[in-house]
Amino acid sequence: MTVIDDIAAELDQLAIEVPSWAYGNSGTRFKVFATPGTPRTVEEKIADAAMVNKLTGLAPSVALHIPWDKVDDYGNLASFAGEHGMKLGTINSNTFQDDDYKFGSLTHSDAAVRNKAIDHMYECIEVMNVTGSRDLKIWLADGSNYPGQADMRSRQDWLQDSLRKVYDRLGEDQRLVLEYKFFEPAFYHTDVPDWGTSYAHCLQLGEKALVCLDTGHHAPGTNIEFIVAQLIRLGKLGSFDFNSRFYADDDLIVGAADPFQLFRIMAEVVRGGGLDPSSGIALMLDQCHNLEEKIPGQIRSVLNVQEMTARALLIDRAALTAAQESGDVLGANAILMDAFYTDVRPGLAQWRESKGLPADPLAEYRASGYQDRINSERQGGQQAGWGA
Ligand code: LRH
Ligand code: MN
Ligand code: MN
Repeated sequence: MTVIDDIAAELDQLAIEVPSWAYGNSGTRFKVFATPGTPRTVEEKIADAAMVNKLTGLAPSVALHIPWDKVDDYGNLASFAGEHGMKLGTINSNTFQDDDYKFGSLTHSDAAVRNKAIDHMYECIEVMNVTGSRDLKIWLADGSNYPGQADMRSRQDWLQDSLRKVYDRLGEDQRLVLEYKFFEPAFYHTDVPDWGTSYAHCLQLGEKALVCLDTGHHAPGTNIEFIVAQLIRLGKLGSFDFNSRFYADDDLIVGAADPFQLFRIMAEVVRGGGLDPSSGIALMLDQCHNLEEKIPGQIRSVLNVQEMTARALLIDRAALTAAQESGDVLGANAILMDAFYTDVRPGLAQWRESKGLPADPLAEYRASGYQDRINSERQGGQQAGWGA
């Protein structure tokens, strides 16, 4: 018996989507360090993602970013993924790397630029039609740097107008997830800075529009788990972009900077029924590995999510409710902390073994020889996308 036995059924539901760009080289505006074995093609990114899934049993789908992952035939790509036991997941749009978008994309004052951005979203929906992906992710770099530079109010109207056109193109089972971010690259105002703005637009659009919460996109000190609780309560949490941050949009390994925050977030996901696939909440990573090797970095990431999910599942809900309702402040806090401090790692190792997975996925990866093979096979790997 381990602490995991009682929560194994819920744990089995956990599925995390990994981002194709996590396998490419990335860095900061100061330097992108190349890592040996970096994929040269989308297929190689998918093969690496498949390795993460094979060793952890946790990551059965991979998100694409268009145009970083542009190919001629997405049907072929989906088959390739299928042969590797993977599905193609969320399609991430990109309206932030074209000169035309200097002053905005879906929010631009010029209808011609807005239409170009809308056409890009249509192109992404075409990709989804072929890959069978459910979600179109929209994150906008739109905003301004100086007070007076742009008419913030009109831009909200243009944004809703543009989003409506995109929304109307979605198929029956497709969804749009609108990601917010409080700053960067715009520094004075951002057109979708917070969950409230995303929520307002999604509400106006309809039920196929939902909020995407990137855990790195908030001001320091923000109570992110409150936002999670609220959006689940409103039925409007579509997806997560998991990562962790110390200062800005650091895109570090999820749970690395603040595992307690990840625990608190997962506690609200569990509380809201968000682990159940029927909740429609996609748990995705949006990370980059600037210094560390990418595949072990991704393995570490999905294991971190699993560990904090297991701890969240261990919260004694009945006791917690009783403590909360009787005004037992310290008792309630202690119940939460007991779950957080429970070491679930030995139990999870046994859980993995019971499923024919390696008890220690990172050690198994080292022993597999995969990294040595790709280091010698792949020369001149791709940059993840930034500055490309
Ligand atoms: C923006 C963002 C968004 C992009 C990704 C690469 O900061 O979080 O999700 O698509 O990074
Ligand atoms: Mn993101
Ligand atoms: Mn980000």
